[in-house]
Amino acid sequence: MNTAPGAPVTAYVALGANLGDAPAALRQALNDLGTLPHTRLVRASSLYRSAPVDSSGPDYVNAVAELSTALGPYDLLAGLQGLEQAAGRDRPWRNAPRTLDLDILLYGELRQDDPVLTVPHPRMLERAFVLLPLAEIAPTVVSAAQLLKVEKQVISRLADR
Ligand code: PH2
Ligand code: MG
Ligand code: MG
Repeated sequence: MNTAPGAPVTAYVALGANLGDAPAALRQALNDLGTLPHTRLVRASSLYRSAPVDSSGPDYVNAVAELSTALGPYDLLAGLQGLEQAAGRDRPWRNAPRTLDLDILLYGELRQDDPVLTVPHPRMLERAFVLLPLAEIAPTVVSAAQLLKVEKQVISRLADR
C-alpha cells in the first residue's frame, strides 16, 4: 500500500460537501490538498451549487482540483481520506450528506477497478457537478458530447472559489 513516490502524475480530484459551511470546507480542502506530501495544487475550479443527486439533505457545493503528485494512487487516496476525517466526515450510510467528500476522478492514464479504488471514477461522466468544474480547469479532458449528456442537470456557479 505505501509505495515510494515516483514521477509526478496529473490527478483530478472532485470535492463535494453539503453539511456545515460547505464553501468554507471546500476552500480549506483546496488549501490542504497542496499540503499533502509530494503534492502540488496546480489549479482549482470555481465552486458550484447543485441539488443532491442520489443523496439527501441541503444543496451540495462542488469543485474540482488538478494536482501534480508523486504519491501513488493508494497513497493519494489515503491522504484524501485523512482530509475527509479532519473535516469531520461521518459515513452513516451510502451517499449520506457529508461535511467533505474527496474523490479521485483521474490519476494520469491509470485505469483500474479493485475493491479499494476505481479510476477513472465510475460515475464521473453522469454528473454535471463533476464535468462542469472539470471542464472549467481542463477543457481538453471533457468533450462537448460528454457535456451535452449532462446539460439538463441544474447546477449554478456559486463563487470563484
Ligand atoms: N455526491 C454524491 C452523491 N450525490 N450530489 C451532488 N449534487 N453533489 C455531490 O457531490 C454528490 C451528490 C456521492 O459522492
Ligand atoms: Mg463522491
Ligand atoms: Mg467519496
